[in-house]
Amino acid sequence: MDGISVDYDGLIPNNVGLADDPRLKKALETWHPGYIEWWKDMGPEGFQDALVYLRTAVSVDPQGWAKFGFVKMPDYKWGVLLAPAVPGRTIPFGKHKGEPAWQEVPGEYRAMLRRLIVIQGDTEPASVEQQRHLGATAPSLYDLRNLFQVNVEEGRHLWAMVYLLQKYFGTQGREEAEELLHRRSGHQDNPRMLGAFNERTPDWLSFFMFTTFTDRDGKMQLAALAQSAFDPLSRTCRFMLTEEAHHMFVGETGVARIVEKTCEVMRRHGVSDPAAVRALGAIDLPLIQRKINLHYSLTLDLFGNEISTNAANAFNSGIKGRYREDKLTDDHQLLDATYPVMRCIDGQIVEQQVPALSALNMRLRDDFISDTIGGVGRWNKVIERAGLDFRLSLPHQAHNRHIGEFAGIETDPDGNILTAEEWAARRDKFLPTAADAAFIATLMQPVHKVGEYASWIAPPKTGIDGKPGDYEYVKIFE
Ligand code: BYC
Ligand code: FE
Ligand code: FE
Repeated sequence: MDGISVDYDGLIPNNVGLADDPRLKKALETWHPGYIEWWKDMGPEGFQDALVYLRTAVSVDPQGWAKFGFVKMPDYKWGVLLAPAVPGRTIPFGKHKGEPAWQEVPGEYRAMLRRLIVIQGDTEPASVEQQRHLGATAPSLYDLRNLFQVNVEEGRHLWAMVYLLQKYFGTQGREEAEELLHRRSGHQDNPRMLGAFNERTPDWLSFFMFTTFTDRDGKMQLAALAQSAFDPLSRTCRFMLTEEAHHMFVGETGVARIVEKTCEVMRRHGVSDPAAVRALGAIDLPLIQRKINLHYSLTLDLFGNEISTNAANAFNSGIKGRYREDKLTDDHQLLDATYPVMRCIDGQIVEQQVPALSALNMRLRDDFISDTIGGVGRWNKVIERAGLDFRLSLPHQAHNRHIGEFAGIETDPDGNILTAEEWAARRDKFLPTAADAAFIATLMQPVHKVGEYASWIAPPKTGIDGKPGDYEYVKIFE
């Protein structure tokens, strides 16, 4: 195997030489039926027999890895794909910096690595579970297809982590792989591991916000894990990142198309009052802002505590690096460095220099925020082009937080600390309300006619794979 071409013949497409590793092949084939059962139970509801125009990875060559074609989702070729090995790769950071990257798991780091791989793996099926009802209310066949593309790829990301668990972590790895199929998003007794992955994704605006913000946490975390000394994890994450780009594209352009439609309605009818905008079948901009506040703050929670010894240990030992570690020019060990962290001290939000090693969650969160700002800017360009004054923005980092320094306080979106009474009185201005949810629910009607789009969203600029917007991206048999 050259590590680039993919063995596409067997049950599990792969470029990891599965045919020559009977023990692993058997473990994955034993896990496969449980996965398919999970997919049929918890995957996209009502569309398991539809033919969907999906891309499937058939090579890890950046020039040509995707093949498009109509597939029934349960027949999608979920495979194990690693980016090509970098010959002579050395560990880029931490106390083992400069040593050869590990091809096996060092005994002393087994538990730490397993924990991070399990957490990463847990988010993937969680997102599929969160999105499973959305097919019923898709605003077009184009959007329906994009939802399913994201879903099958999150399924593949689960395979990516299960491969690592089963190949490198023995019996415990196999048990964890099994557990990944049994936890359920939002379940009272057996929930998914991280907060945001137990929230609901009740409507398409939430879906587009989730893929804008939460999938971007995926990008940042995968980028940090792609630096790992454990080479198979690094290679797995590097390939996952190529898929992640499409998820964020779906989210950002989805919100942009909603904003575009809203602006068009506001201009055409000369209205700006939310009630008037709603009466015309579009989503008012203040409600879009409230959804931003919610999904952004839920996603910031995913970075963990601002000050974390877990993060310091993971870095020191070479397991999880920083965003673009290989492009940074410091000593990559951070033993004497400091980093500014936002803290909540005596009820005040202050910035404090702390040892850089303990501040790595904060640092990754800062990188996430920089990466996010561009997308909001592009949404504002749409509003600006329509000649309207309104601007969308990201709320303050302390707003609506449940993990870390700000978990114990309430602030407005500008970061001003509020008393419990002030919060209770004003909360509905900041975050989506029951009335908002009820209104959005009235808009969530399926549009399944070829080339048609719901009233609240503009058509895309271009279709998928060079196909037009009015292509039959999903063939539904009703
Ligand atoms: N919810 O020392 P701390 C994606 C726990 S998204 C619940 O700060 P650490 C995707 C924490 O586990 C990317 N619990 O933790 C997107 C710890 O518990 P224990 C997913 C939380 O480890 C869309 C305790 O609090 N990948 O791929 O420094 C669709 C102490 O906290 C939360 C990863 O996250 C929370 N939000 O940081 C599909 C990468 N936050 O162990 C997919 C792997 C913290 O003391 N994970 N806790 O019981 C990590 O790197 C780290 O686990 C975290 C947390 C960054 C998440
Ligand atoms: Fe993923
Ligand atoms: Fe994703």
